[in-house]
Amino acid sequence: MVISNRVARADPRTTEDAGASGGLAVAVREALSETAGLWFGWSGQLSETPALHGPEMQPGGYRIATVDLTPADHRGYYNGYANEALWPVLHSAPHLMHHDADRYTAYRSVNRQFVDRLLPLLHPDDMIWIHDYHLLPAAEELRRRGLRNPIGFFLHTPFPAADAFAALPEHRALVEGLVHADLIGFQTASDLRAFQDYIRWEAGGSVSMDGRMEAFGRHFRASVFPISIDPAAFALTAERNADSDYCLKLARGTGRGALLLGVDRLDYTKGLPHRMLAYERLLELQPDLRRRMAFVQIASQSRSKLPEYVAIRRELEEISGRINGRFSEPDWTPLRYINRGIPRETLAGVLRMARMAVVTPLHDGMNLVAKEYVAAQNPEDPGVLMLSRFAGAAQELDAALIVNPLDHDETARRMHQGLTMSLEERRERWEAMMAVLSANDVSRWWRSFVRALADAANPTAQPPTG
Ligand code: ADQ
Repeated sequence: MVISNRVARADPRTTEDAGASGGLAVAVREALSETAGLWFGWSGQLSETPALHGPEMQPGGYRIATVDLTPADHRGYYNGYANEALWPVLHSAPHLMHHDADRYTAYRSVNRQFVDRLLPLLHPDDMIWIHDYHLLPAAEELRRRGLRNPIGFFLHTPFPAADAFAALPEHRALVEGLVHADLIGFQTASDLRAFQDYIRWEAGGSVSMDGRMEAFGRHFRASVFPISIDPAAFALTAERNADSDYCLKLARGTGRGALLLGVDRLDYTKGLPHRMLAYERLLELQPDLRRRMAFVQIASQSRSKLPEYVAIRRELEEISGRINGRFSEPDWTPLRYINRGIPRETLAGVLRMARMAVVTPLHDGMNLVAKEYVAAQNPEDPGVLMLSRFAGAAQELDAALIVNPLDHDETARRMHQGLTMSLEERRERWEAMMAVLSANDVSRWWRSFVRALADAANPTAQPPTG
């Protein structure tokens, strides 16, 4: 059984609502369909008298049960503590943290409410898999209610350097809560190392070579499980949607030149202004490329009422307006910035037609768009993946063009390199990346987590501390 902030229905029509149809949703849906599991979390609805909906069967063969949030809890727990305190800190941007003790109180309270609603739905032999930073205290709350089932936790974001995490006033209480899980999963080896450092130096705990850890009087394990996609299924979807209306319009709009493509949630961690500035640099440095390419950035709205997100939207409008003002011709527009999500099937086709995907986050747990781009390519004539060294995916897809997104000159040079790369080199790089994806697909991700959780769970689970 899975618990996460948002629950996704089996067949979302659009990816407009990134909370319900982002990377986490796609991967978790795959795991639950295969195990006929139950998925519990927020319904996406606000209500003054939060109701429990379900459990209800989904076409994919799994059940969902959801609860509403009160507007006050949504403000304090979701917008407030999760997205304005935890999210920036986990992405190594503690200076963007807005902290306030009332929001932490709401965060703890929603974790308690979730667990209270979930408890009657649990069976003694259920494995419980908690997802992401919204629910760091959930394992502790479950144990406090006497639950002895195996509990696993997976963090979809990066884990920052130990002293950056310590910028959160409640960092100790959060980790003390988290280690009530039997197994804690991270996206990359560097996230795991950062967490181990925290356990050693901030929590005064111990870490052994085989992944066992001890802290706050609890014994637990932590390991690396890089999240992924189903590359074969995505490739098929991409092939089927390569001639969609959307693709045809996009091709017309780019003057049939080479398409450089960015696809992201509109988030300050995704490095969108930096990538536009690098593209501006490319336009300055390589005038000969000007009419032979176009950059399209598709950025779906996300957390759009929070001040940092309002600010980044304005900044992107300003930069894209300037670039188009400087370089547009009557019959050529260098950059198109589309501030909307698109359905997953359409997206697959668009990724296939792009000559280069520009995936350049400043920090990212994994970044599934990078993996989707690779899977979507035509093996005969694959495009080029440009990937930030700060995306978790760069630790696996090292045959991509790896860049430091803060270095605009280097990024511009690499864009040029990608656009002029020989077919032979494109194929070589793509084959290497595809081999990684085929070996580490989403099925391997969840199966290896579930297996490791079964191993880690102590049959006589420890009672809660404190
Ligand atoms: P996200 O930050 O949402 O996920 P990502 O991994 O790229 O980032 O997943 C986004 C998903 O939504 C992808 O499947 C993508 O195709 C889709 N998507 C994104 N922008 C879109 C758009 N404009 N239109 C349509 N679809 C769009 C979090 C973490 C990541 C981690 C995932 C999974 O921040 O680091 O990889 O969870 O663990």
